[in-house]
Amino acid sequence: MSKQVSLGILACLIALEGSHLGADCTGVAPVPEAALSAVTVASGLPGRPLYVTSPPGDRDRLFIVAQDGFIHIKKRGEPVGLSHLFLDLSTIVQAGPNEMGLLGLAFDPGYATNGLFYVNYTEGPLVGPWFTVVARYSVSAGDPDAADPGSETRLLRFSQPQNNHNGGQILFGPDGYLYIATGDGGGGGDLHGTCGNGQNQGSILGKMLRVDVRGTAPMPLAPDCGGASALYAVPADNPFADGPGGACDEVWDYGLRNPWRSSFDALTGDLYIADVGQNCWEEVNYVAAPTGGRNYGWRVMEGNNCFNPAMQSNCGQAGAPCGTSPPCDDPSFTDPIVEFPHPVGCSVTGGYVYRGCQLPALSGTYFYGDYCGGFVASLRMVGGLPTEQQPDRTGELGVGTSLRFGLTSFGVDDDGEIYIVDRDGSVLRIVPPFTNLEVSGEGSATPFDLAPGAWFWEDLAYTTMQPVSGYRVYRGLPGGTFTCVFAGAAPQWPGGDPSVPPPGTMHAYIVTAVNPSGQMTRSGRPPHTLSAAPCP
Ligand SMILES: [Ca+2]
Ligand SMILES: [Ca+2]
Repeated sequence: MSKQVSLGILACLIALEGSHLGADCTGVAPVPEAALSAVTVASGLPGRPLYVTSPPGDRDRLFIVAQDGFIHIKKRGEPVGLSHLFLDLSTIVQAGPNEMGLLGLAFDPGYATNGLFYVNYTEGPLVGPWFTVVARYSVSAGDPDAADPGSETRLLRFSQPQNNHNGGQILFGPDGYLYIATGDGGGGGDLHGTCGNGQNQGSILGKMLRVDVRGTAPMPLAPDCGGASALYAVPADNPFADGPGGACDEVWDYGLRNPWRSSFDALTGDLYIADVGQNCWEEVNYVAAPTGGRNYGWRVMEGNNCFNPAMQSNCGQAGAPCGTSPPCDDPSFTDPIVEFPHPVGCSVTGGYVYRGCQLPALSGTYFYGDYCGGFVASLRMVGGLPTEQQPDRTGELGVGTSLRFGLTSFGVDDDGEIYIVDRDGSVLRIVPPFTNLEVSGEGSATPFDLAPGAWFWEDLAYTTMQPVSGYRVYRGLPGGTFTCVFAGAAPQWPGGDPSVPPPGTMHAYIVTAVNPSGQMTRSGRPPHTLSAAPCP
């Protein structure tokens, strides 16, 4: 009796074990090595992209925010240069000044059923006065790839004294409340009011806000500093909630200058806030299991250093005592977990803790970078301290200097995979090197199916979002040399192998993929010997 054996038979069993807490990893093959690479998943996007995210549970679409007022959809499996316009807010967003525009997007945790999402943008005439708007929109009734542009409900609108430092991140916490990052109002040195906005609990600026936009707070309070037109509730356990007047009830954390990208660890709920510095120091802040009320130090501190608002380039010099602001190095401040000086960088870009499916060795690693320096760095928090610090991983990622003055943001998809957004119009995904992927062996996401009529195997281009130029089927015996017997562009062999092994013997098969750079996926663990002879 003839036998045909696939080396991919074990694939599905192993892949199922790879599923990871926090993400649905079905159909994703984990790669055990920690090595990194990057692949372009979207390019040529108009409008200066600065954020990417996915709705909860949506594994096939990335939503890319562009500063000029667009939200683009990138669908898995589509060509890199193809995208779809989900929402055009370019006529109501003021995106003229460098730091203004459409700055944030957050999908409602119940988006799959209610179709609601939230945006943060600036508006007003080019010369001012300017305002930040946080608004709710809904998807259109008939088309999941189009938002309803007429569905806007404004939840919060507040004045921006200068056109820079607008924060702009909005994100849902593990508690279901919306966190809104606001800048200090702009200019330089936070010269607002008596002692600056960052240290002023009575200002909505220079803060991380926490509000209830979903009606879930058990004891909701009315909006306080958001004003009479605000449409949200304030959770009663916000740290400074004292009713109308006094401290802004909306404030969760304070002492921030221009928090540019914050995130919660999807597994632990730990909070990371990257805060852009003035002229000397960039910083990333961290709080495990946050309970709010933190003072991150601005404008008394810049990173771990004293700051003097009267002499903003005199690094490390303390300013004059001001009002009730604590002095430099006061123990009440929450110091950053990492800082780096100018000109190594000039505008930190916060990122995410990796909790994805494909690179389990990276689980717990926090990625961040710098807009000007264009570097991607990482660290891992252990016991409240940063470990495994890697200040520049751009060489590993193979992105060269392309991200300098372009690294606007990181983002994660529903699988927890991490993306890098380049303001020039592209989105990259952090991936394992192509040569660490496997198509038909134990590291394959889809079992190799020797079905009658046609053989099928993993669609690597779809499951990994890496470009694939073709597949090869090798035939041989374990321990021996495998020879290529078929090559094709699609993940299938119509008809399968016409060759029947002699009685009492068998054929075994390995499938590999080749990318446009000529790299080939691995042939198993440990690798099998493949003949260099070309495919027929
Ligand atoms: Ca109050
Ligand atoms: Ca700080």
